[in-house]
Amino acid sequence: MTLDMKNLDLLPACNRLRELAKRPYELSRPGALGRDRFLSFICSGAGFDVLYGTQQVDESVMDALQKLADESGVTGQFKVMKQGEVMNRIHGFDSENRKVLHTATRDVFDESPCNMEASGQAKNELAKLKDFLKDLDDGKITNSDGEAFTDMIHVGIGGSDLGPRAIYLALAVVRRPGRRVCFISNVDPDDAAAVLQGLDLRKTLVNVVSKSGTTLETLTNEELVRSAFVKAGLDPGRHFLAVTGQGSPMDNPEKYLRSFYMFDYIGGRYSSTSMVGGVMLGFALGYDGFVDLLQGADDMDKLAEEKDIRNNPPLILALLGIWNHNFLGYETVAVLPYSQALIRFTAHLQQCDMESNGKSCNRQGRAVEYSTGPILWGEPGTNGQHAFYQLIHQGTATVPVEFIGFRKSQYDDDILIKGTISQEKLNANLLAQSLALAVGKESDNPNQRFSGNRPSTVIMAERLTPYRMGALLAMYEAKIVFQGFIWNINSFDQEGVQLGKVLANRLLDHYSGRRQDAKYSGESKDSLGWAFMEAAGML
Ligand code: G6Q
Repeated sequence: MTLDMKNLDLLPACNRLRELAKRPYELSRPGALGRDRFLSFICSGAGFDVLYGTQQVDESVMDALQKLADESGVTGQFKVMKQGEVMNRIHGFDSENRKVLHTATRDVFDESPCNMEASGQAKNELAKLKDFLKDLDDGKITNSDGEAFTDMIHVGIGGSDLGPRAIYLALAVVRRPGRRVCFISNVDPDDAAAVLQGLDLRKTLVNVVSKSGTTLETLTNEELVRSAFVKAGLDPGRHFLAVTGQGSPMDNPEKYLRSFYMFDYIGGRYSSTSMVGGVMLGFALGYDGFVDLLQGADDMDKLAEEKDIRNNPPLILALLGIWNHNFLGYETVAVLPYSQALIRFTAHLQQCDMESNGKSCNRQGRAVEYSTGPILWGEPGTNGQHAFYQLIHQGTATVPVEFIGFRKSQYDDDILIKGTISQEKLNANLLAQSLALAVGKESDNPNQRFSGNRPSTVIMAERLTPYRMGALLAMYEAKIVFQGFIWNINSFDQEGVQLGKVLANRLLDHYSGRRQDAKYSGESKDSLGWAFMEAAGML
């Protein structure tokens, strides 16, 4: 099918939005906020309410954003993506040339999934996972002393680490008793050393995750951990699992206790719901916990097809982001979860968003003349309030914020102090921040003046469960994909990470060259790298 692939600035709705952006809704004007506005500017679905009354929008802006969505054919593109259209490519140039089917890892329980083949493959891997977890539970798989495994080390980096780790931390509350996971990602030997120190390797599984099976950090860390097992007199073949692409150098089932696959149509940063996250999360949460996560994600993927932006949570987030970034000129976006469980979620989004949409050329390989992906950053509140909120409230840059909160805590272990429980203190702070940003405060003292009129969105749900974690993950994935469609960029490749990797390998050649030959000078190979290493005192 032919996709709508027009540049943002060619869409007629853009002119209207530019006009409207000259006089955006003034949040700090007396009477600008109120009950009616709060109640009507809500978009709900899959357990989440997106409250956007504190954005600088009115109905005219929302109508124009709806037009923008329609003109760019954004939901249609999402639909064909789910069906298996080749979306990961740059037309007319040498590029990746792949389908984008992370959504097929979660519509596996539908009667008619969007892409039968991909969902069939996902189903197959899920069945393998279910068997493996059952064998662990039934004591069919144990260590050599017949004991159950209590720990897992998840070895992977980038997309094979960030999302899965963020989800594990978010759902620690529903972890199976007696099971723990730790992570090694950095090639910094201290990362592995710190993790290995505290473990009883006899009772530890090692889950090595690499789609390509060639990533320097992961292969190095796998070898490092293998050597620790051998040193401890243990057979790695009884402890090591693999998650990799079919046919990759790691696709060698004889080396591993069990091997699981992910497929080339699933991008690393979109792979948390494939076996990349599945094996570790299945071990930690149990099979049913992982399935709940998939169901939340699937429900959000379905909502994302809704054309009416006021009923499509990820689309409304995407469009408000574009309004703030392209029309009001705000360069960054802060994602601030008021939930300790989401401590690494922003780090995951940082990758998912910035690696997807940090692009300068469009899907036809031409330079774009408008801003694409914003800088995304953040930390959980209320900790952030005591750190960088000064700039958000009074700095010269306006930083749109996405607050994420939950009405109830995960552990239900709370205390009443001075008339309120801690969860109320947390959430009162969340809403207060959003209001303070919007309304501001006048003062004769310029240093104590708050300009206000700073936009934010509040994303709220009842409690953070596996289902809601899945929905939240999918909401952000779809937001990112929608923005990429509207900017007409390819959100699924990552050429920008290649150059540094190539140069690092050249510098490594200098190290190994010197190790083999004391007279090696590096000059014939890469004198610039050699000179830089010398200046940095690394030779
Ligand atoms: C994600 C990127 C990247 C990737 C890592 C790990 O979209 O492609 O972060 O996930 O480089 O790659 P492997 O899984 O192949 O080891």
